Amino acid sequence: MTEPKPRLLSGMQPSADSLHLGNYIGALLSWKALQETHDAFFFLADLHAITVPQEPELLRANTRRTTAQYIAAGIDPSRSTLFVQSQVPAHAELAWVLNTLTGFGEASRMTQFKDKAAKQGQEAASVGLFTYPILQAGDILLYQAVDVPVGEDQRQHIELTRDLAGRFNSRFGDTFTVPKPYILKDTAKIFDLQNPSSKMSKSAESHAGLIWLMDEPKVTAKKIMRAVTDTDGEVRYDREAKPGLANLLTIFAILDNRSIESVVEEFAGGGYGALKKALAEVVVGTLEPIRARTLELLDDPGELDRILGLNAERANEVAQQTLDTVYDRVGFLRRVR
Ligand code: ATP
Ligand code: LTN
Repeated sequence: MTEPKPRLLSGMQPSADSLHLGNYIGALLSWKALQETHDAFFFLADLHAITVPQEPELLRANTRRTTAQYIAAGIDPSRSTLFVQSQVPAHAELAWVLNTLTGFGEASRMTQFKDKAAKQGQEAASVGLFTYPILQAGDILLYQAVDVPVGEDQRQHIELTRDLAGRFNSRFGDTFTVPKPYILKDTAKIFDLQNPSSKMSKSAESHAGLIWLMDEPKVTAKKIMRAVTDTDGEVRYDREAKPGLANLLTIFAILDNRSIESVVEEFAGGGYGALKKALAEVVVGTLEPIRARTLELLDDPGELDRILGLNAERANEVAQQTLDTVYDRVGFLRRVR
């Protein structure tokens, strides 16, 4: 008998019509590799997305568009379970139970909430935004996931998940697998091309330094040619002194599957222009097939919805089993059928 593969889960909010290069390099590329070694669950976190106001028709369209981009980037819905969070009711149901086990003070310490609430003004922030990390804990625990690949910014939410799992287990008996932090390397962090001290992020004030997966190739190339660097003109990797160039070298090395040193060696002495031109080709060469495949998939929304439906069924089987145990353990009276 072969060992079962370890369970893995991760997700993103479908809150824009395109993913960006940071999402691709920081999340999708590693997800794609991890689906080989894991029993992987990937989902579109639409319940999380509505913690800030969303236009209903746009949310629905962005959920399909983000799904198509996952698939186009290599997430295979016949190997991994790729589903929409709201299509599996157990997410909302488990979140309620976990809400009752989370201290108000404990939730108040979540830094992502504090940052997001500060942006909107404390009074305008919803209670849903406040309990966001508890819903996220439920996502993970429902599937008994061991590995949860996320960026450093999500570490605190994974720690909360571990605490809640431990608390539930000691109070009601062993129910949840306690997930391990699986923090993706900072080397996979991509910075804004116009403002290389900030990470590439869809909530940036200007989108001039963001590469969208769905941008036209010409637009992508132009954004790279205009990337902010420095004035000394020397091609070498120095994160501190030359953050703009270091970011370009990182993107080059990852997408062209080679070391940063080999890129530096090739372009040393050549100035930034040649490097940017070659990088534009590498980025367009990577993203153009993904964009084309995404558009093709979006041509048949019925088929996308069907794939999501089948995958939600499989997700539901696993999730419902965990939820049944939870309901039983906390003392809910079961409906007789
Ligand atoms: P927001 O601005 O709303 O926070 P975002 O554009 O920063 O959004 P998220 O939705 O927070 O993106 O992240 C989705 C996934 O992409 C996460 O796994 C995150 O770690 C990864 N990710 C986001 N931005 C980057 C980046 N610049 N470099 C590497 N990974 C990133
Ligand atoms: N908060 C995460 C998205 C997310 C998630 C999850 C990631 C929601 N639920 C469960 C991993 C596991 C984000 O903003 N990147």
